[in-house]
Formats: sequence, C-alpha cells, structure tokens
Amino acid sequence: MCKTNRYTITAALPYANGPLHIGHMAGVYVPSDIFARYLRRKGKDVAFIGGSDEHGIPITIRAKNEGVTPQDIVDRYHENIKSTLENFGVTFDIYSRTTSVKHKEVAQDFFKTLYENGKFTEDVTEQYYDEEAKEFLADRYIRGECPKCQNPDAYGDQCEKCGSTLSPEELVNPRSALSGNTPIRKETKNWYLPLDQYQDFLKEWIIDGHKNDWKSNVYGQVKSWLDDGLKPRAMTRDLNWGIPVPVEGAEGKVMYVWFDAPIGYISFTQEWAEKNGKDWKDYWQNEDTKLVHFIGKDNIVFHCIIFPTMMKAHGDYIMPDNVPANEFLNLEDDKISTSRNWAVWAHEYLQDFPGQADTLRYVLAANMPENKDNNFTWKDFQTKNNSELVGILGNFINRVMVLSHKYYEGIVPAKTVEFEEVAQIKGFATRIGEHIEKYEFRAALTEYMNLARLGNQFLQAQEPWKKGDNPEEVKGIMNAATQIAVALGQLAEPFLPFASEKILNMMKVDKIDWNTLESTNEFVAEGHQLGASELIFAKIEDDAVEAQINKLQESKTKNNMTNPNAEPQKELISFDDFQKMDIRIGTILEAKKVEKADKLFELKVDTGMDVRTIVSGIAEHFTLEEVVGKQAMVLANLAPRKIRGIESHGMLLFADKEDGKLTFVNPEAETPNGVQVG
Ligand code: B3M
Ligand code: ZN
Repeated sequence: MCKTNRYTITAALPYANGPLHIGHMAGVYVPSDIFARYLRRKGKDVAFIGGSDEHGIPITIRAKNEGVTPQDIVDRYHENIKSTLENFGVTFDIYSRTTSVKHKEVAQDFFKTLYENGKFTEDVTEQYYDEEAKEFLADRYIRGECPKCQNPDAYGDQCEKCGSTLSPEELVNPRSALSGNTPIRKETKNWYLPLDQYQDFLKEWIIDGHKNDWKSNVYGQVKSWLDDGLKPRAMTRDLNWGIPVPVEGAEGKVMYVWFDAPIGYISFTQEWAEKNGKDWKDYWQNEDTKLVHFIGKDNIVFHCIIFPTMMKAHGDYIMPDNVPANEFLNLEDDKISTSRNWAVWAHEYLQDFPGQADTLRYVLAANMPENKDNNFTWKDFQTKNNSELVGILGNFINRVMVLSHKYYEGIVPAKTVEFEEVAQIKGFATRIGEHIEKYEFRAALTEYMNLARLGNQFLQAQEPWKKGDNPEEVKGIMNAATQIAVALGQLAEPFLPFASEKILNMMKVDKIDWNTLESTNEFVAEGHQLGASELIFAKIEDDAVEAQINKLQESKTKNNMTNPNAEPQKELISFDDFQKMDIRIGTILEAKKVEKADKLFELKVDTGMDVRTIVSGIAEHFTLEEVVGKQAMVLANLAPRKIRGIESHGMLLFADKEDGKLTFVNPEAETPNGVQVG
C-alpha cells in the first residue's frame, strides 16, 4: 500500500458568497485534512491545495441582494472562510483565490491552449436577453411560472417549490429578475467542450478502470451520466463577472465558472511552488503523482467528467487517482440550507465553543456522510464529546498522568513486565493508516478510539492501585499504560490536531513519523520526565447545547412565517391585558426638536381628551413639517415617563418596516380625535 510518494490533494473551492457551515466541513475539509496530515506523517510529499471560488452567479446574486459589488462580497468572505479553515486546523499548503492575477493568467492560458488546438466547438444559440439591463440572463436571473406545478416564481434552472430541474425555455411567462421585463431571445456565440467526443475515454478510464477503487456513490453517478450520453457543454458565458475569454470575437464574455474554478487547483499549486522552490509540474504532470479531489456529491460531474476532459483535451495532465466525494450532512434531520439559515456556521461554532475545534472535527468525522447522507444533532454532539472524548480518551490520558505523578513524580518507570497490549499498538497505527488510505475516515476514527478503550480496559484489569505490595509489577503496568497514552497522543494528529499537540506537549514528547508508529513498541523511554497533568477535553454542559438548539428553533419559526423578515410573535397575553390598553386616534398639533437628542421630537398631541406632551423617538424618520397635522394612534394610558427631563404622557404607534424606517399607521379617512382603537 501507499507506494506513491507524491500526492496532490485538492479540496473543493468554496464559493466566497457566505461563510462555511458544518456540511462543508464534514463533506470536504475535515476528510481532506485528515488525509493530508496522515500522508505528511507518513513521509509523503504532499501539496494540499485550496482556495476560494470567487466567480459565478452565486457571487453576483449575493452582491445584487446586498447592493454592493461582487468584489466586496468575495473580499469579505474569502477572509472569513480562510481564517475559519485555519482555526479548524485545516493545513492547506496554500489557500488562494480565483480573483488573483496569477489565476487569471493560468486560466486564460489554459483556455487559449484548448482554443488554438481546436478542442472547442462553437455554436450560436438564442438566449434570453434583458434589453433594459443590456445583459444576457443567467438561468438564475430568469423567473417565471413552473410548467409542472404552476409556481409563479420558479427560477430558470429550478423550481424550488416542486424541486424540478428546469431550463429557462420551459418557464411560462418568463421575466428578468434584473428589470422585471419580459426578456427577448437574442443570438449569441459560445465555445463548447465537446464532452461527447470524450465519452469513450471517460468510460475506459473510470467505468473500466475504477470500478473497484472508487466509492460506489461516485462511480454510480458517473456511470449514469455516461449511460445517458454526454453532450457538448458551453465553457463561456455572457456575463460581466468572471475571467474574460481571451480569444477574438469573445469580447464581453467570461469563462464558465466551472471552467475557471478547477484550474484554480493548478494555478494555486503554481503560486505555492514558486514561493517554495518547487516544480508545480511534478504535482500535475508526473504519472507518479496521485491526484485526489475531495468534494461533495453535487460536484461529482465537474470533477469526474468536465475537469478531466479539460485536462485530457489540454494534454500533459494526469487524471485524478480518486475522487472520494461525500454525500450530504443533514442538521437535526433537516437539509442544511443557507437561505433558511438552517445551519451551524463554522465560525460561529468557534465563538460559542472557543478552544473546542477538535470536538467538532471529531463529531463530523464520526458522522461523516461517506456513503449516504448522515445527520448531525446537538445532543449527539454533546454525547460524543462527553462520553467519548472526555469519558474515554481524556479520561485514560488523565489517569495515566495522575498515577505517574503520584507514584513516580512523572518519571516513566522501567518496563519490568511485557504486556501484549503494548505490542498491539503498532497494529492500530497500521489499521488507522489503511483506513485513511481507503478514504474510510469513520472506520479510521473508530480504530483510533478502540486504542483508547483498550487503554482504559488495561488499567481497569491490571488495577495498579491495588498492587502496592508488588512495586515491580506496578512499574511494568505504568510503563505499558504510558506507552499507550503517548501513542494516543501521536496517532490523534490527523483527527484531533489540537489535542494531539496538547497531549504531546504535556508529556514532553516529540512528534514521530507514522512509519515508526507502525513498527515500534517503545513510544517513550524509561526515565523520561512527563510534564504537569492538564485536562485535554472539556465537558459540554446542557445549557450550551440548549442554546444551540434554541438558535435553530428560531430559524425554524422564521422559516414558517409568510414574511420571514418579520419578527417572531411575542409572548401570549390575556384578553384582560389587552383590554387595559387605551389606544386612540390623536392629531399632532406641534413638534419641536429635543435639545442634544438626535432621535427625539417633543410633540403636542390632541387626544380628544386633552392636549398633552409626548416625547417620541422619530426624529431620524421624519422632518418636523412632515409630522405636524398628522393623525396617529396614541397609547394614551402608558404611565408618564421622564425623557430628557421632559415628562411624556403616552406613546405614538408606528409600523417598523424591514428597512428600519418608520411609517404612520392611520385610519383611512380623517377620524375625530379620541376615537378608540381596539
Ligand atoms: N465552488 C461549488 C460548491 O461550492 C464550487 C466548487 C468548485 S471546486 C473547483 O459547491
Ligand atoms: Zn414547480
């Protein structure tokens, strides 16, 4: 196993249009980092490549929604994502971005090579065009009625109501999401990758060549694409955000985001190689290198069919050795969704559980959706932390440390007895490694935890604390237990990098390579002085988990509302409570500013009962002229309050709109002052 010495490991480039959630982490970044860390420890030459995907419609949509530029969006989220990954200990050799100058150069060069060698076909088609916005419309920018379920708001590529995949031509009464106008059909030329011409190559390479070593979910999806027959796919788009197509006649066109993004893997490798005195070609054009793409299942066709076809058409490039795509992770039995805010955001997790990145890594690795969709629940998170990390692994290490200090002042005693358990450790190292190499991360983690279980069982069976009359035997037991504890510190690294470092630091032991772990029986020498004992994992309390569940519950409540931006309903009140309120129509007679208070007006209001003073926080919403003469609803029997020295007798009621602006809520026709509302 593992004859290759050089690995290029890529992890899907996240769109820089929002932060990462646990689905991204479980699907791509945790497994790829386990793999990269393990291979480095195994002495392999590893390039672990990542970066942000900064082109494409997801970016421009977010920018439009927020009224900022696409560049603003990608700048914000690139930094956010990059630091989140670092904080989770994901050890990319480089984390770059597709808006870099270097990337543009490499992607344009790649395009030109295919173009000059006649690898593209050209086709003129009619596409929807918005005459007012003067733009061709991406599928997502075309809205209309779904032909299947009559949802009036379906997208050009999908109906979110019935879930059908659509093409823009199928929409009834299409309209542009940019202007609301009916788009026209307009001719445009684009460059296509003739995937059909590579059908035989792909079949031979994957269907015949990787039936046994690729995951069945990946293999199955590729096979069904090939069985359906591949069609040419446009690699250029009429958009203004992306990498300009560098050929004549393509002015105003950019590359399809799925053309430029995977080239990011190559351009980032080049950027890294230049900075580190390496030859990038070793990592992409040398048959001895294993190229492995970590992705989620929605990216399979791009990494197994389109990108390999691009590389094949270009020539020179190696094909991926494996594409271990994961299925999806659900959250509390529901699909993770950004728009519904049904997610655990990775950076928020770190704010809520500082110093506990490893716990999330652990739970995500243990629940990794390797072969089918899997589920994350906060209860399971708490259980796995408290009974496995704290209860099994942390507990064993702690017992060894405490006993060593109690019996020997932390000095490792002599190996006076041979124990079978110590001889078994290297087998664990080998099996963990074999599972990782086969992309069986859950099994690898189980194997690792079995060693911690073995440690606990060993101490429990040997009971050194009962053998005070046989100090030589106690030494042997404690030597063996310490070997297991140190090995656990070493072997933890791929899964629990922070805990691994903490354990080894506490034990004052250096990291050793994986091959040694697989062949030795001595992980720490007799006479070695261990450091002071520290707790490695902290218990997660009920209230911390409840707070997370409540946070999700809020999203759920919002999602079920007809206007998701509205505030959730307040606590119920009784009819009597309501009856106590005296709300009336009044007229604002006079208004003046309150000194040194930007937000306040002092008003004289005719309530029909009297003319009274009311201080109201509306100065940022209206001018003095705007409010004088207006009728408004007055909560008349609110107990008087002093505001900036002025006694206010009641409150005016306004509607608080989504944009934060207040508006008057008035009776349709002028109404006598003092009329009650209820
Ligand atoms: N940004 C898709 C995604 O986030 C895409 C991956 C690109 S990998 C080259 O699902
Ligand atoms: Zn529909």
